Amino acid sequence: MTDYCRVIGQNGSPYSVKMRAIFRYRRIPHLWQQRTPEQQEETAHVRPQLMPMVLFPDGSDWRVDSTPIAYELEERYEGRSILPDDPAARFLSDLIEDFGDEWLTKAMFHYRWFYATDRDYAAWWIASDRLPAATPLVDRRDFAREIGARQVSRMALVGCTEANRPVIEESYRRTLEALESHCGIGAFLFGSRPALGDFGLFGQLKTLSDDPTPRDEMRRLGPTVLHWVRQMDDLSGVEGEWRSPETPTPDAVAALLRICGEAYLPYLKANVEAAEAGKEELSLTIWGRPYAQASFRYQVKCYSRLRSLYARLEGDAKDRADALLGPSGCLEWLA
Ligand SMILES: N[C@@H](CCC(=O)N[C@@H](CS)C(=O)NCC(=O)O)C(=O)O
Repeated sequence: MTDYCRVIGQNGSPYSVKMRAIFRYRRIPHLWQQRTPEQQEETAHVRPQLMPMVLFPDGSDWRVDSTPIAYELEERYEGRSILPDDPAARFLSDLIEDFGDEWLTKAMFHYRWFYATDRDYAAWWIASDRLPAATPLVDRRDFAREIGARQVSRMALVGCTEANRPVIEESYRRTLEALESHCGIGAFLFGSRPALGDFGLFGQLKTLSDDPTPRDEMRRLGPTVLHWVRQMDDLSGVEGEWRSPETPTPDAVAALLRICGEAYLPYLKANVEAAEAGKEELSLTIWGRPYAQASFRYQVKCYSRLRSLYARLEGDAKDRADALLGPSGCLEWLA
């Protein structure tokens, strides 16, 4: 038994920094540990082998998957919740988190492994964070080459192809434009305190703000977003409030929902249809451009989770959520 959690991850892993930022904001005692070979050996039995991994003080086994872990933290630790009180805002936050985790991540993975400069930068970053500095340089270089080759071989599987590049890069630009005029000190998506949706975006944007090509794009199109991303990394000193349901929702939320309604949710629907029809590939048109990739089982679950969260909304909260989900084109995919 300890009186702190352990979080194993890497600085270059979007879901790891998302998790760490949640622990920091929520002031939950924890150790942050880089995933070195030593940590890898200790957690070799954990399935799936994904970062981040979290160990609770009670000695139960390691957890993986940042969304269920964030929810478990809500059950285990009181105060500084990242789930908005208002059910409408809570649902929108869940949707935006899922968009970050499952769609914006395509931009993260694409920029990182498509462009040679980014590929070299990221592979060496991962090698430097994974292997002790005493590891001979030649071995670190080999490791970087192997990790780069492995990630490049996974690109098509997650939709990061040359053909999908215009849609993926457009999603990134639209996300920056959506956030640029809103975010900053005291300005999160659902009030002056951060919600799970902010953290979902943050994880991917943190990596995008570090890798060379998307970092330049962020400096150009979203300089304020870049500063906000740095703020998000450690919000332990923030004391804020949720926006009251009567206060108008910022344009940033509506703009993000439009990306969900026009790109992410139609993609999720096409993914389910492909899976149900036993088809290996899904294809659809997004912003007048073709998008195709292998169907993905995990994201079938994401879609059904979002739909069941939406189905739980009722009364006034449902009306308020619908007033935003309708015009943004989300409603037809959720109802
Ligand atoms: N849905 C998971 C995704 C986690 C994930 O994909 N983590 C990546 C790193 S960012 C990973 O561990 N990939 C396997 C690897 O790099 O070996 C979450 O939210 O935590």
